Amino acid sequence: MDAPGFLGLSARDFERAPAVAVLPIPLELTVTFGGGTARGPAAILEASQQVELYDRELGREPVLDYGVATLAPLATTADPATAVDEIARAVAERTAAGAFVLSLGGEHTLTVGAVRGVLRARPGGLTVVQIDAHADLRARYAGSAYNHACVARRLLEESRVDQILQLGIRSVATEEAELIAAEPERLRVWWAEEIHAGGWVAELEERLSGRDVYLSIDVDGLDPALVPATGTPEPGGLDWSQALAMTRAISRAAMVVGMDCVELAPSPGLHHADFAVAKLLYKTLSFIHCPPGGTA
Ligand SMILES: [Mn+2]
Repeated sequence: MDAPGFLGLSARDFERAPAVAVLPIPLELTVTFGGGTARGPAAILEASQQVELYDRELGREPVLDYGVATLAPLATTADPATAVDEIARAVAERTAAGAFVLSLGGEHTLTVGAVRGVLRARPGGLTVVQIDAHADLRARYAGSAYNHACVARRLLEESRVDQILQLGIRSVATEEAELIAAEPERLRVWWAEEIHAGGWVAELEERLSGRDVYLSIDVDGLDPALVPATGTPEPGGLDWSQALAMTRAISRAAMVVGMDCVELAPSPGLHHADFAVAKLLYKTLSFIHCPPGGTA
């Protein structure tokens, strides 16, 4: 592959097979406002070349413990339902082979396929944790059930998704607010202002304790001051330390079995956004695969 791998590394850099498979999915079919998310995966990979491998918090180069290899970008067809199936198949195949798949988007719709792929490859229930500005709980949007505004609604329809925990949400439609009120068991939303007020970690960890988790990071969950390069930016988002506290808590409390990062729409002059996303992903992979005090 000509494009650089995540962190500039490839399977050849590790003695044993890397635990993490980075899968670029340049999906852009149902974008509603600003476009450009198809270029997200390449921008994250490019920016990751500049991320220091040494992690001060962990006191070493954690990626050397678990290993990461970047796959060729996944080509998908133009029909969203078919594209979701193709993504499910690709993620299921890698997950069943023992890899931890980090899908890089691309639009949020890919999460429906990636979660279905993890469900296919693993037994039992799954908690989905979604860091996002938006609840994505609409039944349909712009004529499609596979619009990026409907991702969590499709996942709620999966019987083996035990619960969906949403963090940093600050924009919902009426039908979404009503659904959130009606489904307190399977749907827990921490609004952005609850995150800013603090004290959310204990309940989050309680909800996650002992669970298998799929983590979806929509970069618009972060504040636009940190990541302005996204299609539907919303003020009032997470700052850097809140985002790290979040993925640290999730990794500590639960067993994260799959992950994605979506909706980066790289823009000239905003390369700090690409870098912040790449660094957040490296930190999060290390939290998941190198728990503090433990070994990979
Ligand atoms: Mn969003």
